[in-house]
Amino acid sequence: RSLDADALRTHAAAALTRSRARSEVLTGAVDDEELSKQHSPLMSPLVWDLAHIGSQEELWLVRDVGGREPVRPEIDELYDAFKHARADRPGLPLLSPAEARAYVGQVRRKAFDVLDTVPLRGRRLTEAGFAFGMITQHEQQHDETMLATHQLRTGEAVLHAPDPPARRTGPLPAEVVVPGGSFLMGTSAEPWALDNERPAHPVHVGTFAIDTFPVTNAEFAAFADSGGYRQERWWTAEGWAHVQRHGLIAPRFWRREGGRWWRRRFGIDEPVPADEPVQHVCFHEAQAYARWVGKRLPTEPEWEKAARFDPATGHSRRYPWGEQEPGPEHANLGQRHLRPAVAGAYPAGASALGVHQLVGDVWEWTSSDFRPYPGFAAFPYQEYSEVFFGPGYRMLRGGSFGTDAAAVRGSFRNWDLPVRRQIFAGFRCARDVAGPDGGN
Ligand code: AVJ
Ligand code: FE
Repeated sequence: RSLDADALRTHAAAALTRSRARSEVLTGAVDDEELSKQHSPLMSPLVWDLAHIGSQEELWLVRDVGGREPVRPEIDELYDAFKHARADRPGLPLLSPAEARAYVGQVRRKAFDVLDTVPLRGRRLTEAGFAFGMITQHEQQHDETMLATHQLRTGEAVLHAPDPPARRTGPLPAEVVVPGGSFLMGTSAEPWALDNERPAHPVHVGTFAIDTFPVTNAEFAAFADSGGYRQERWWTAEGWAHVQRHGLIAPRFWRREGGRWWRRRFGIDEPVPADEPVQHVCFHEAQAYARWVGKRLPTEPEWEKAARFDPATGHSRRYPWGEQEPGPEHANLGQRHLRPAVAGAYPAGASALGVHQLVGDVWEWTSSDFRPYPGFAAFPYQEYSEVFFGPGYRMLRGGSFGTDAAAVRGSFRNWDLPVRRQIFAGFRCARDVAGPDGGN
């Protein structure tokens, strides 16, 4: 057994332990009744997420990688996300909270046993510990979903965390111009990158300008206050129909009272903070705001080039700030805080081109739909990405304060329906500027 393999095992074990600690916080903060009920038809009961986390871990780590006997084969169907819509999950004969906790614990003990013994090379699923990385990312993704469920629940605050840094870098230009030319999008090198991030491939992007920071609450409030939600000209036909039908007047969780905007955030009412990135807006609201300021949303390749391209070397970085794993100085990730940080709070996390807060704080809507990269191959299962390809979904990039560092990187791709607002999503704007197209 090589030292490398030992380091990999330690790294995978630490990542799995961290994701489980977070799942325990999210499911330990409320009583059994709140765990089992549905807080919104958009979401599963928390206890479904918990057992589903165990079920995926059983399928991939215990049965497939480990070749072990099934732990609870009779519940596979209950926790198959494609068999039951979220709205229907509370009516299923789910494991009770106590049973779900016992189940995920039992599966985890077996998964650790597999991690101790299985070769981490020779088979693509286990090469460099991929399956373990995939499962810990899966748990973290559901943890972020559970955090969104917490934001939707009513009642007293049960989650607590310190506020993010309020210090900020001095005034900066509002936009950064990204010179036209080709850059390497996606990755073939990142060991735990998921199928839709692969392979690395050159993409030509024309010269454009992108906002230095995500759009703030104050900026977005100006759009709402000036009547933006009532003026058809800012909206696409689809967006306008949606706004009319649902009577949208502001981001989700905002409320107008005493001449100002308030919001409810994880059980606490507070005035909407002016300098924080706006969140809980859908793609249509982002698109309308961008048009109102005379801009547009960035495309997904534009977003990734702004985040990863280093003009000094011509290479694409793993993260905006370079190759290092995210630290607390780089980005607001991992539910360390329960809110996005003010614009300018992470100067050490800026990209080579000088764009700030691309990773962390809020997911950012782009104008692109979900397409495979040239050379895409579904791995290890079609239901992770491939079944979602097409015009129905919009891409989100960069992760939020509720995304763990293990589950985001410069190449990471997320997607959702253009009407969704319960996710921790905001946006920044871009626009065309004249410039050389950079050749190649
Ligand atoms: C990539 C976040 C869109 O939560 O629907 C979780 C991740 N896939 N279980 C989702 C996922 C299967 C997925 N997103
Ligand atoms: Fe899942």
